[in-house]
Formats: sequence, structure tokens, C-alpha cells
Amino acid sequence: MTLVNDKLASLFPAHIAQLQKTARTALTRENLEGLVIHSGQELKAFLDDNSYPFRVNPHFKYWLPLTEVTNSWLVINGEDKPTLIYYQPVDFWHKVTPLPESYWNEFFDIKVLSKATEVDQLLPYDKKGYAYIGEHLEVARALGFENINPEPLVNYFHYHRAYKTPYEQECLRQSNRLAVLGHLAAKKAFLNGDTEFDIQNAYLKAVGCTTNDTPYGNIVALNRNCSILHYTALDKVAPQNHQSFLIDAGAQFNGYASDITRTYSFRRDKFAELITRMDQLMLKAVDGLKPGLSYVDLHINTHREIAKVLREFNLITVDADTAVASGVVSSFFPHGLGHHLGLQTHDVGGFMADERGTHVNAPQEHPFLRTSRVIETGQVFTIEPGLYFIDSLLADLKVSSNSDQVNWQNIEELRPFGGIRIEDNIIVHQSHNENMTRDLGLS
Ligand SMILES: [Mn+2]
Repeated sequence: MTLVNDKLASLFPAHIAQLQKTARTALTRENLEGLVIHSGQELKAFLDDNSYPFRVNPHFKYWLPLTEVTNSWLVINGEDKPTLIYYQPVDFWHKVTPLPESYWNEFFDIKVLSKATEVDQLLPYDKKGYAYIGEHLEVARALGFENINPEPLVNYFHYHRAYKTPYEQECLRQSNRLAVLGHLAAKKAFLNGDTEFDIQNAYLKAVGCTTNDTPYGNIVALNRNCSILHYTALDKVAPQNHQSFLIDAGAQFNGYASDITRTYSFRRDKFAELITRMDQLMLKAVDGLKPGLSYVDLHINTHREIAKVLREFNLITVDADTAVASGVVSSFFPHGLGHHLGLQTHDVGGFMADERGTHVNAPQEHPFLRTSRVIETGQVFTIEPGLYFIDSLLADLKVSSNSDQVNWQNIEELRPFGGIRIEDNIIVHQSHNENMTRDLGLS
């Protein structure tokens, strides 16, 4: 861990310098003096005194690896050392986290806040030139902010967040490392015949986290459940036969997410062959990530590749081109090829054509694609093609005019396995792609 820490320490200064530069440009453009970023506050459940799990403002954790502190603030002007107002109450009910001593401390002017309501004493006196970035609009107004989450400023940051600094890239590698530990444990639990619930626990134990710490709700699915794209039910009873296993699960490191999916067959059967073929297709799609190309084109091209697989496995009766043209492929691959990855699992800025935030939709025929942006160096993506046997989509297909393009008997044979998705996390470098997931040995 010290080696990792040394590496992060060596990369952090350039990260902060980059963010300062971004902030300076954005503030000058908007004619503002500075920005005040609120980490957030706990949100109480309705009529209850318990809070939802805390999720820090992503703009806050962009600047420093603090993901669990509420009522904390950053004051930034892009020139001076940013001020961190760190909330450390006197509280005998809850664990109070003292400020961790770390490589990033020296880059902030740190002030400790012991009463959340007294923050105004530490914030800039005149709020006119400052923008509030955060979730709690009533707090911002009460403090006297007039500029609350101004869109041009937020868009500017969202656009630039797509280019990961070397520090962020290292955080994403570490986040992949953690998730891979979980994936290896989960695979073992599946082959041991465990329930979905027990596989999930094996995953969390190996990563060393709770469900509140994962970047999104893990998808741990056996057999037919693999066909439910966002299945999160966690059955506590084992199925009669273990046939297939799909796990879509990530981890967080310093607030950066990993998002990895694997599918396994219990036996060496037709479904296992289909997984091998989809894995090959998936790696080919990764090779298609190149600076200057369009992610939309890569997605559309993957449709054609999946059509070829459907034909090879005799799941359709027509050639690939016909299946693409008729739209049959979408019944088997109904989601996008992938998305930007970073501080958020589905990272922001995917539809932005420029730093003003000009929105470009995904093509109408591909409504679930999460990015329309040109691929560029320094961006980080998931690539996650899928091939599923989804009851509702197949039912629609069966009564459609395309029904005769499908080999229904062969579909029935594979339906109990649910489906396949394979997902890796990739950094696009100028001369090559870095597949962080494969580099860690997860096949
Ligand atoms: Mn994903």
C-alpha cells in the first residue's frame, strides 16, 4: 500500500494544478471570483431520524480523496491554495473522523469546523462573486449565495472531467484492483454452488467493503436471472442446478469507481462456447477505441458483430446484415456498448460536444447509449457488449414481422442461461489502450 501511496503522492500535485487551471478558466469566463463546493449533508428518511447512506458531491471528491465527510466545504479561486473547511464535530453519538494525515494535506489551507451551523464564519463574507456547487439549495440561499450551480460553470467541469489526470488514472487502476479481488472470490463461490446472496457476501468480503461502499448496487444473478439487466434481488435459496452466473460489480478507490462484468457457465456447454465468442467480440470492441473515432460508430459496429455471433450460433435464420437492418439484434442487445467512467459509474459529460455543454443525443435507434462524444486520449470507458434472452423482448419479437428471422428452437435451448455481458474498464492513451481489468489478470 505504501508503494501505491507513494505513486499517488507523486501524481497529486499535477492533478491539483490541472484542476486549479480548469477552475481559473471557468471562473474568468463566468466573471466570478471563486467557487464554494459543499460536500453535502445527511438526508433523513421521511418521518424518520435515520439517514440514507451518504453520497458525497462528486465535485468535492474531484479535488481530494474525502468521500465520507458531511458539512465540509472547499473554497476555490483557481489562484490561491484552496481552502478546505473540514467538519469535525464534538459528538459522542457518532464516530468522528479526525482529519487524515496524507499526501494531499499540504495542497489545502485547512480549517476545522466544529459546528455545522457556524460555517458562515469560515466562508467568504461577500457571496456575490462566488458560486455554490452542491445539492442543498436551501442551505446555499440561507447563506446568501445567488449563483447556485450555474450551468455554464458546472458544464465546463463536467466536460473536462472526461479527461482523467494521471492521478485519477491511478485511482481507477486501484479501483479495478479491488473489484477484481471480489470477482475472483465470486467466481469461486459460484463454482462452489453458493446462492446469489452468499456470492454477494463473498464479493464484499474480498473487496473489504459493505454494500454502501460499492459505486452501484451489485448485480449477482444465477441462471435465468442473468437476463434481467439490473437484477439486484439476491436470492437466498440456491437454484436446483447452477447453470450460469452473471456478475456486474465494482469498487471504489478514493471516490473513483470501477464497473466490471463477467459471465460464467457452470459446465462446458453451448453457453460456455457463446461466452468465449462474446469475450472475443468484447476484446475486439476494446481495440476499436481510438482517439478521434466516434463511440457511437463503435456501438453500431458492435451491433453488426453481435449479429454475426447470432448467425454463427444459428440463433437467427438470416445473415448479419439483414438482422441489423431489421432491428432484430436490438432484442438481444438492448443497451449501450458502454459509458465514461470516473468519479461516477456513469460518468458525466458523455453527451457534451463542447465545454459549453452543447448536448448531442445518441442516435434515435440507440436510445440507451450513454455517450455521443468523440473518443479522445485520457478518457476512460467501459466496454460492455451483451447478448441476452429476455422474456419480454423475445415475446415482442415473436409476434413481430421479424419472427421468422429467429431460430426459436435454438433460443429455447439457451433461455435458461439468461444472458451474457462482459465488461472491462479501459484508459485510452495516445498510442494504445490500457485495459485495466485484463491487466490485473481477470480473464
Ligand atoms: Mn457499466
